[in-house]
Amino acid sequence: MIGDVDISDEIDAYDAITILRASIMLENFDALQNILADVNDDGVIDAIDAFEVLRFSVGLETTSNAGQPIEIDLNNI
Ligand SMILES: [Ca+2]
Ligand SMILES: [Ca+2]
Repeated sequence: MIGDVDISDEIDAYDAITILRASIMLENFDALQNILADVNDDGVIDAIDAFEVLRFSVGLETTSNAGQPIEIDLNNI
């Protein structure tokens, strides 16, 4: 699902931290993770995405796509 960058089937603070690390180049995401991390779908992975994932992980309202299922055509990655 969107926001679950470590593909653990749940969105938690670890996903948010991982996205934050990626936003400052401390993590190298693959093509799938790049899609999963950009929860507000603005084409950039940054602290806003990490914040939205963190909000979702604690059950707060989010305007992002965090938690939404993703359907990916594996031939397109
Ligand atoms: Ca996860
Ligand atoms: Ca974004």
